[in-house]
Amino acid sequence: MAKIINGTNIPNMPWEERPASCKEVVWRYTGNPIITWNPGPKNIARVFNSAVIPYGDEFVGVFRADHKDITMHLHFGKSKDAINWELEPEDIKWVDESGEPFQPTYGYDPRLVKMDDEYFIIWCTSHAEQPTIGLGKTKDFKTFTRFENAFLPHNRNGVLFPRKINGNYVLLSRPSDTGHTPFGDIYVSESPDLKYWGKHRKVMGTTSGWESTKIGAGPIPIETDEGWLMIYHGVIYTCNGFVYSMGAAILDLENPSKVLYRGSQYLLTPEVDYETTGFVPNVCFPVATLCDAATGRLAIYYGAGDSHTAIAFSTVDEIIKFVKDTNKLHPGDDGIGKL
Ligand code: BMA
Repeated sequence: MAKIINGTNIPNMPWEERPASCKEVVWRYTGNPIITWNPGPKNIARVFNSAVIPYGDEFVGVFRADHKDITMHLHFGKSKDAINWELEPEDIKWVDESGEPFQPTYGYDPRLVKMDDEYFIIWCTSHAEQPTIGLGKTKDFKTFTRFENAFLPHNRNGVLFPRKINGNYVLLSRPSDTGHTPFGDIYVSESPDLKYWGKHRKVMGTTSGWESTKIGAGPIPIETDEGWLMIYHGVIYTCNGFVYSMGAAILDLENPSKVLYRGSQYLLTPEVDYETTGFVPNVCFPVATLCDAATGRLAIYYGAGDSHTAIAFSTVDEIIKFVKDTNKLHPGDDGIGKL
């Protein structure tokens, strides 16, 4: 079994064994979707692409909630079982580091990671009305402190590693454009203080098939003795629009711009109705995992069809084996020539 490093035991996380009829590496929760259209509070139309984390004996989350005027907001939510969620009716209210209100115009696709006794939130925010990477933190999910944006526009899919690497914070991102970006590779950047970012390196780019149009990092990478397990989304442009699938790669522990193994096949692709239909059909968009360090069990939280929140299960070992078995590295994945 791969050793999970710096992991947490979460014996009460959602879990179902793989159904006897399923031969896939990743299997869907039978109670999916766990959040569907118009879940309430009443201004919220759709909740998807959202991040969850253990908190005490229970769970909390930062949720992407698109309101009924079709604007994108971040709402705090809590749950006893990480399946049934209670969302706050109001958006998260941000303050700057001096305590003054610092509210973004919009927020979507949040990621959530704990470092020491603080929780960091990374999301797609507005910079002069253009999308880029927002960063903030909280200790108690009551006061939320927002930093200056990490990057210039246009950028999305910011994902912070769960620890400093060689003394610096490390952030994955996906430079993009103003709209429904028809391109996109994964990059990594470093910062000593979460304020000044540099040492930008390319991690990996698009290839063919399910990840031929664009790729973007998903949940917070999981540290294992085999490397960082990075689950990500890959997009193909078809005659009926974009199709978002889920895949995985393993990055070098000390130099995450270096890809050690890259699964050439998707792990999950839109197949069932809550993924193939919705506000945006054909989207499986992973943004968070709960991982039980003791067993390696994984619950992957993903947005489905930009309308639903769903869970898929697997184990760290099975995904690592799949990535190695289907491994195909591409020019540039090896960490050479990334500047
Ligand atoms: C991407 C992001 C995601 C969304 C996806 C499909 O560009 O905006 O939030 O799930 O498109 O619409």
